[in-house]
Amino acid sequence: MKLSVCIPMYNEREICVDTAHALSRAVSAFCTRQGLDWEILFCDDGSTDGSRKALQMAIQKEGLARVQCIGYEKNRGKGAAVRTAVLASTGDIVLYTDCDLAYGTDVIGSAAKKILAGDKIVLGSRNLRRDGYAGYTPLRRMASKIYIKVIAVCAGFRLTDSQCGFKCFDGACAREIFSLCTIDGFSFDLEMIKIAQKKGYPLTEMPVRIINHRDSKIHIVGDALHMLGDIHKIKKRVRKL
Ligand SMILES: Nc1nc2c(ncn2[C@@H]2O[C@H](COP(=O)(O)OP(=O)(O)OP(=O)(O)O)[C@@H](O)[C@H]2O)c(=O)[nH]1
Ligand SMILES: [Mg+2]
Repeated sequence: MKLSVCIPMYNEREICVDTAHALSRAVSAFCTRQGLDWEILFCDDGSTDGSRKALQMAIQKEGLARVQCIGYEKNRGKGAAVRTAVLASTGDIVLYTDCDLAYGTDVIGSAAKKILAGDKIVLGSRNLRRDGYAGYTPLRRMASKIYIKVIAVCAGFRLTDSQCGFKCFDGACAREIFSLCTIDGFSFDLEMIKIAQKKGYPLTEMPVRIINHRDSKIHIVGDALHMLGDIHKIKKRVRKL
């Protein structure tokens, strides 16, 4: 049995090498205890700050033997990066999380154990515990919660945090779903969830906590409008699958 950890990466030179080390330590410790093989796949989403070079250099020189960096030249969006990494993964358990490890590394073992116990898809949720939004200002926390509610109503599902950056899957199920996904931008999670539901895979939510949240690159109003447009397209397309 093997665990694949997928990391979408866009202009993360400052942190990507530290992340590779921290993840290798955490994943190796968990997998050794559980008797699992493992790999870590970074997908460079056309970074222009030398992230890819810095990471590849560290992989060669700093003993990060189970870390790989794949990717492409032109920036396409987080959805494209996650999809590329998931489709390149070979694990029986596949998960993705953000390059800043905003959800910490303990969630990796907790979610992987759920898949080992038979769950197919485990979705992190910041709305299942009181301190899920540590590190957010009250205003951003409120904006995030409203945003997530509106999306859930429009998309037609009862999930408490479709937008969470931490998600874990049965490997074959992840590759089946992502091979049907097309959205390159930030609405890719919605498309993934709609396809999973269409295919009849059960979704399990797991409480997570954002711990080292950095300044947001999200434009609340612009991105929300864009997302609503995407929901319409996703529903139309998934109905035909
Ligand atoms: N912003 C951004 N991130 C990308 C892109 N492609 C891949 N990523 C990665 O996606 C992950 C999430 O990016 P963040 O910028 O933290 O976005 P977020 O967590 O959804 O939102 P905030 O942290 O609230 O700003 C990180 O690992 C990024 O490196 C892209 O085109 N834009
Ligand atoms: Mg983030």
